[in-house]
Amino acid sequence: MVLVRILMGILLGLGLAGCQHTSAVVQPGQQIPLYLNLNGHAVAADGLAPSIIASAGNEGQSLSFDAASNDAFWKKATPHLKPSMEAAPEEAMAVFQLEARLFSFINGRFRWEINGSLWTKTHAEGIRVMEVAFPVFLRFKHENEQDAYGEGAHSLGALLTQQLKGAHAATTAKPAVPMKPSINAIYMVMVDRFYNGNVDNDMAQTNAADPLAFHGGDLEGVAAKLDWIKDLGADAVWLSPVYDTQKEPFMGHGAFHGYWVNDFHEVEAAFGGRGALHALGETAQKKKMGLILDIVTNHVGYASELPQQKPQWFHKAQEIKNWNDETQVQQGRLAGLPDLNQDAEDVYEHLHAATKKLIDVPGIWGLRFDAVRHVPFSYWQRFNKDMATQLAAPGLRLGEMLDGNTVVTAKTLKSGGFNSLFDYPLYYAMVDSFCDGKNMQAIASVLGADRLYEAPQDLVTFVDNHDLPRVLTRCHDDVAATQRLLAFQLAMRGIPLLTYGVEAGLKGSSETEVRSDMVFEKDANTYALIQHLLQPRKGEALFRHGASHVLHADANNLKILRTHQDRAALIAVGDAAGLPFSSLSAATAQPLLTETHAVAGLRMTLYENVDAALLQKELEAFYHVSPQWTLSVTDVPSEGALYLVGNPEQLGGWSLQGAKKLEMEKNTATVSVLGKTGEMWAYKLVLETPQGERLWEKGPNRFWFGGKDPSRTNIDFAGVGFDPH
Ligand SMILES: [Ca+2]
Ligand SMILES: [Ca+2]
Repeated sequence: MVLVRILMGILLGLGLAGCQHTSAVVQPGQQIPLYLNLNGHAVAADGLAPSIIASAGNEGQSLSFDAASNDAFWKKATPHLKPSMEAAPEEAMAVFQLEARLFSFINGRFRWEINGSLWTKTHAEGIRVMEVAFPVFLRFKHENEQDAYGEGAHSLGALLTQQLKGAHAATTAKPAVPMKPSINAIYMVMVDRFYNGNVDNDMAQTNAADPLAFHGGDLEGVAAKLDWIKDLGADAVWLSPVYDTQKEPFMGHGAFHGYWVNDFHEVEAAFGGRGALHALGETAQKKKMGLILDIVTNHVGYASELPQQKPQWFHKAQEIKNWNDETQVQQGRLAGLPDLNQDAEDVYEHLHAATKKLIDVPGIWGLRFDAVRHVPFSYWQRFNKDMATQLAAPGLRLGEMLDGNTVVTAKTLKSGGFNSLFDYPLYYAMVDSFCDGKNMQAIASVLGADRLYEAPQDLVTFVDNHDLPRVLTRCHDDVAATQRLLAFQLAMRGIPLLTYGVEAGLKGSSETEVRSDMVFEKDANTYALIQHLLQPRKGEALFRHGASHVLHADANNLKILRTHQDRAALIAVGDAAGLPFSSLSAATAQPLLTETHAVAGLRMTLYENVDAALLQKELEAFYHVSPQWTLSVTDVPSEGALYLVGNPEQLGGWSLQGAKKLEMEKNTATVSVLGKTGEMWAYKLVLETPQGERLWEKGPNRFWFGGKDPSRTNIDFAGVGFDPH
């Protein structure tokens, strides 16, 4: 994969640069002799064939683009490399020289730099026709140059093509790669519950007095209230599904939410039909806003005629009983809804054609995919690939994966081909900490896992949605805790999502409450705070894109530094004292939460005109420390053994093979490990019985956070319970 992309880039290079010793442009199917040099070593022809087939030949066709990454990573560099032309085989037409070097360890990731040059063999010494340079981030210390090339392959392909396009612009007048307009914040609207903009389209079943019935809200209503959303600071509007929907209630529940689809190819008449969707998109576009459509692919509604018309399109009826069984989860009926068989080609075509029709209106900024877990990855890969080319910018492809495990979300994102997911891991950590007073370190451990994502800035953060308790209720009606949570969300990386009504202080946790009617009244505690914090995110890359460095984390206090180029922001929960960077003392500091926007127990400071090079140096020095961590367990029984296992590689990556055995002295078992400043580790104890059985510690994970100094944790064995795993 790596090499295919590199080689394709070279093919393009030869074709476009005209390669002076051969006047012909590369043709499809033509073989190009090439010499590849990685870190000074010539790469064997095996697998890196010096002669390769130009499968496409035409510019750009075989390369996948990632406008976000090549924009973010581009910088001019002067590679010091110079290949020896004599070493290249006679038949080689060009030499491509790449060098990957470990640059630093920062923010829990290993930063490598890749430099590269493409040389043609026109003259004895060669002519350098192109240079590239960019960083890549690796997760583990043991990863090497080859891993760095692998990680960087996508960016490299995009960079090469971008450069070549620039060089060739005069003869190929192609439009530039569309850049992503930046989404500032998403506002979720349940169409039927938002605003009734036209009573004439209300259906016979509409009854605003019945909390389970349709209430008459429609797309004209959303259009009428776009300014309310815009004034709050959000620019993308996520609409609940707008398909032709079931009209009659099922077991007393109306299908006002839109997820019980009748016909994927029609827009619900009670929502205003296709004309109203088109008009809403146009109005949004004029206001520099966009729509995100909710796409259902897993099932149809109970009343849909499709299961009768096309029985072969559906899985055999079965309930999901075992949620650990992937086949059941994907093929079983979710809440008894007829489950589509996405492996059938007809089903793919039906859903794809319906979605294409739906996105063929102005102002569509993206799609939100429902019930990701219940549909096979193979479907998502294909669907996302198609949507990536068919959606207009910014083309958000946002998946709903209900899982609090960062490893699972990162894998889903990559394997399913999405470019965004709801950040459930951060949601769970934030509400546990801010609403329930649980350990703040859980938040740090989620942010530390950002290295697992290619683009953590594209994750969608949230504190509630139409399936979850409203945030004020989740925080036990504690206004101060809710404010801290909201403000914290709005200072984190990613795209913030706000659920309609949060700014009106709506409450509740039942279905009818979390999907209740919108109230267009500004809540004194939340409206102004949200508006105030969405403001600096506009046109400011720091909050969405900036890196998150955990400076301190304990049970009740959390200090996070966000950095991007010459700007930084400190977000401090609890104790905010002690900022170890002189680059920030010298910068212009501006508190973000003061006077009417003050939030108890939370401080935010924005730093402008930061000496970025100095800050970078200081961060590297800060995170380079490896303090010793000692864990002791007291009153351990004399038989059996104890192990320490956890998420970092030092603790086996949750595998017992790499676990650390504790040393016994008297009745105390102890182990010491070299940690990392700024790293948050999750861990557990494992007990080995005298019979050789290994039992895992019960209950939630324990956490350790690496400070600057050595630290010690003491656990009393009597308080630890063990379970067979
Ligand atoms: Ca209506
Ligand atoms: Ca399914």
